[in-house]
Amino acid sequence: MAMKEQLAKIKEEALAAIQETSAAGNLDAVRVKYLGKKGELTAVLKQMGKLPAEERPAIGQIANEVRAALTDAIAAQNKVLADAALNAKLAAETVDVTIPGKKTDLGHKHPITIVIDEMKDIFTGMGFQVAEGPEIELAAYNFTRLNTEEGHPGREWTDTFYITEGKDDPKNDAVLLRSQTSPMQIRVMEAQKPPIRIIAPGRVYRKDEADAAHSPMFHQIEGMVVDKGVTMADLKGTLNEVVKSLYGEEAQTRFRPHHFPFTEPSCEVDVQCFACKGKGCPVCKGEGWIEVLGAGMIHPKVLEGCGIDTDIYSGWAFGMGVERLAMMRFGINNLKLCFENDVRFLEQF
Ligand code: 2NL
Repeated sequence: MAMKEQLAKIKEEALAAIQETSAAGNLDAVRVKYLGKKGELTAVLKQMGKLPAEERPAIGQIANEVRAALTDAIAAQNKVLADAALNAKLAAETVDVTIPGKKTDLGHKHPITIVIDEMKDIFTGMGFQVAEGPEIELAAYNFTRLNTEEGHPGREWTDTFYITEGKDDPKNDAVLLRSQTSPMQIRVMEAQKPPIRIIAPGRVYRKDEADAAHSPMFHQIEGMVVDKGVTMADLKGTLNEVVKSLYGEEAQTRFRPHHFPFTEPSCEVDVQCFACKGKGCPVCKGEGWIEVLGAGMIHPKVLEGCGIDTDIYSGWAFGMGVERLAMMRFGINNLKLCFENDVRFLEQF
């Protein structure tokens, strides 16, 4: 084949091959195939020496034109491929900043949690620490060490959720769901030396039929102080401050004698009805006062049982139901609402 035709054929083939490439790597392979040192165009040019001298300039010009045409075509195709790659990348990574954002609904604190958190704030502000512990307890911690011996109504299987009856000492080694958070306070007295100032909030369990005012699971906050020279006056002063923090500076309290096995003397604390200011109304059931907590000086037997010397130390303790407080505070008329977790209820807090 004459050289002129060879060049024309290379040009035609190469241009077609360039057009067909779809990736930068392929395009470079085509460039090497035609323009490389061992490429087809180079091979034809090497034959130039065999041509008669008068034909060389014309063929040389054609060869240069072919090289220029292929070089331009490669550059053009390179741009086409680079643009296509960029567009594909942009399409894949596209972010439409005009799309409206997704609204995330913020949750609400449960009313029980609100009350517990507020009590934690009040007490930690007075130097107390928060002690939390097991809901599954031994009868020894839940009852015996709180001076609540066998035969006490609270210990009966009809009132308490027993998990086991225990092997050797049926009621004392028994495992149960705690019926109060006091066992946590016993654990703290065992582990720490006075001065002790703690509150113990948490879930407790009793075999009560669920109704508007009862639930087999509810929450308690207990607390205590053990130190040298602690008296009933400290109990009254501290609990008065707590009631004022909860119900306002004007809140009036009343301390009534009572009985608990784990305190001596014991009392119940009432707050004057916030609705009628003591006159008597449906909120306080005509009493003028609303009971808010129970308290007392920790029984010496309870302190001694934890290895605390009652010649040196004394203490006071209190316990209160969280649900009652939350229901009064937020005007909740049915305890069941607290445990159904209906968002229409929870959204209100
Ligand atoms: C109430 C009354 C009370 C206590 C709980 C307590 C704890 C220890 C020692 C002595 Cl470790 N006492 N706790 C004391 C008095 C009353 O609870 O009405 N709770 C709902």
